[in-house]
Amino acid sequence: MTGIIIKGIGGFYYVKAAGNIYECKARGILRKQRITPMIGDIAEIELSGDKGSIVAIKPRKSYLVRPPVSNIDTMVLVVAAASPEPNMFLIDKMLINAEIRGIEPVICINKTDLAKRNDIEKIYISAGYRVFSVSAEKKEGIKDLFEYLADKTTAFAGLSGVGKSSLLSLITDDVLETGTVSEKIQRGRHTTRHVELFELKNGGFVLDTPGFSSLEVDGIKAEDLYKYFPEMAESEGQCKFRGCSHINEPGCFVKEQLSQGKISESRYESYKQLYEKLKTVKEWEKK
Ligand SMILES: Nc1nc2c(ncn2[C@@H]2O[C@H](COP(=O)(O)OP(=O)(O)OP(=O)(O)O)[C@@H](O)[C@H]2O)c(=O)[nH]1
Ligand SMILES: [Mg+2]
Ligand SMILES: [Zn+2]
Repeated sequence: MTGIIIKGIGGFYYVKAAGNIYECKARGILRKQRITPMIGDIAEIELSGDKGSIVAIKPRKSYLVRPPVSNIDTMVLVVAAASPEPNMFLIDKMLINAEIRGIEPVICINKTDLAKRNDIEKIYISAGYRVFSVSAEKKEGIKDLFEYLADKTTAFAGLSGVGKSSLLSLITDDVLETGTVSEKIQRGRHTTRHVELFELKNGGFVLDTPGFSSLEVDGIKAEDLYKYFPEMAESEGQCKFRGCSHINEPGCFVKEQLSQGKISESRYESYKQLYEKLKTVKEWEKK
């Protein structure tokens, strides 16, 4: 039987297969192959009674390190319209990190009851991303987001306090921990700790992730950075010089697009900052 690992507790893995959840142990053969099962893995299991053993893991399409989870198809990057204030550079870094891992990112602007952010919507739609504007508080826009999640495995990511858990509790009808709950039990702001896939009524699986406060982009070369900006990747081969860095070469198509407002200032600014940073890292590593 084949199923998906939805959570792991104390050496047991919980595998959802054929409509049931089976408590499973990993077979010794996996240890010999140095495979540690991860949440999100597609596992082959053998049953004896209502208990099971994991005998094989299907190759992983993608994986995240924090939290450790595999086979994520989509990442919903949650930003708050206000409180905490959105940070475009951070959004751009999150988008790149998802793309590097082969995960399709979309943007979800939450807390639209506090502010309208047509500016952010416009920047990211014109860059080629899907954008959902929602309010967990007012339960607005949730249906479109829910429909988008059908039949995919999706991680919700973003700064602490943007409303990931609040959105997920609406979407799953389960009560995940939110800041409101944590205030009551005084555990501080970082409420989300355990890793578990929740199955949706439309066949999707969703995963809550702990909020973070900063993020780096690494593992790619400065020269490849433009490939992770869909609106720049599109202009491949249109600059005057081959291998144009889109920083200060003459006849640069990207800069032309920028001056015509077809590429947004904030996106280009992120590109430039990251380019310089990746370039410096590389120079330093060469020594
Ligand atoms: N006004 C408003 N507040 C919201 C909305 N969604 C969530 N909040 C509030 O924002 C706070 C943080 O929400 P959480 O869902 O815990 O945020 P989180 O992203 O899961 O935070 P971490 O688990 O720390 O990463 C809570 O007090 C929520 O009630 C919204 O749409 N509008
Ligand atoms: Mg949370
Ligand atoms: Zn160029």
